[in-house]
Amino acid sequence: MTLIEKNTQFIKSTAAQLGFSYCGIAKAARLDEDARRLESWLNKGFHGGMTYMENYFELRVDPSKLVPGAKSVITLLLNYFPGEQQKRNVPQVSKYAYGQDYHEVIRGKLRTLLQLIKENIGEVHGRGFADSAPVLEKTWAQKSGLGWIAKNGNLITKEKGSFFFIATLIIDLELQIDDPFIKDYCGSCTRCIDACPTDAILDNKVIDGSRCISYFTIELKDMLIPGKMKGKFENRLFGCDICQDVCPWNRFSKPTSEKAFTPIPAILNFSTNDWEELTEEAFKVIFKNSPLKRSKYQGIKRNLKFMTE
Ligand code: B12
Ligand code: SF4
Ligand code: SF4
Repeated sequence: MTLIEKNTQFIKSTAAQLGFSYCGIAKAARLDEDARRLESWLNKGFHGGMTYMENYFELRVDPSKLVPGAKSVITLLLNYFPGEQQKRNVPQVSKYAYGQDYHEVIRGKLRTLLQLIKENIGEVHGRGFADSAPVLEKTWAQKSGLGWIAKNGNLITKEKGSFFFIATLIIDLELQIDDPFIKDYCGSCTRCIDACPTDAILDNKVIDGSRCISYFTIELKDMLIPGKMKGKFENRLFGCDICQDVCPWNRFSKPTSEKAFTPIPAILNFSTNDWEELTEEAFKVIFKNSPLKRSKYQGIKRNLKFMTE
């Protein structure tokens, strides 16, 4: 076994021990094709008010701008599919937000992984990211063989579906590269497109972010949800899973074993009335470590009002 193979094996087995379901590796290089896709997406205004998507364009398409001398992009998937789900007739919270904030959970795991790489392999520089930095995470996952980018815009794994967070670790260490995932198993299916209540799923795997319920309920911050969307939210309070729930590949989802993603009891038990009567003080206590704090109390109240009135 060569040293590169040995190091690769060490990283993949350590990732599995840390609870990641998948680990794939791609060569760090500029993403020329994706740069064009991203540019066109931005030019069409599909990012709506998410102005952060306009920033750091070069960093987003070139890993060596984030980590000087970058050689490998390691992509890791962490399952968040919950063992138990909310009842259907109450305000719906996306499954990714049932438990503790994934940013903290994943950050901790990436820090440990990088530390163990340094201890066992030597002087290695790198940075870990999960939904918090200008990195085209789905593209790296596809490039490292983990799955395909589907019509609903998500990365799907053939074995376990799409209810995964994506994390990336960019390092200046040469590793064994995985083959990209070439096939696309969406075929002639259009279930997600047909089911999306706001017509946010366009052709060629392009998502109009500015029409997505996830955008309206999480990213809009202090702004009002446009009236033309009235009646289209299908009970979504925070985020939206519709295009994943209808996807046949998610029949293969298995509950996560990550303790931190165990649903907060309130999310499973709250009735519409409980959400309506929730006070700011109680919100701050109950959702202290939850992704819902991103929308703040006022955001959750706005969403609730928009859905129910
Ligand atoms: C901005 C953003 C959003 C926006 C815009 C959505 C979007 N599709 O861009 C909003 C707020 C609407 C959103 C919603 C959601 N998001 Co989001 N979001 C992001 C974020 C921060 C950036 C995505 C991005 O770069 N968009 C810009 C457009 C241009 O890029 P793109 O659609 O990703 O397409 C690029 C590539 O996929 C590639 N590409 C596209 N097609 C093809 C085809 C081939 C063959 C190839 C090679 C490449 C390729 O080219 C494009 C341009 O570079 C990422 C985290 C990250 N840093 O990557 C999370 C991320 C994509 N989101 C995630 C999740 C979970 C969601 C939600 C499910 C949350 C929810 N339940 O409410 C929804 C799903 C909506 C949907 N159907 O996509 C996960 C997806 C996990 C997965 N399994 O795929 C990510 C990766 C966060 C994470 N780290 O886990 N999101
Ligand atoms: S998350 Fe919901 S609103 Fe957004 S594209 Fe999917 S189905 Fe449409
Ligand atoms: S619902 Fe069908 S078209 Fe949409 S992502 Fe799943 S397999 Fe692909």
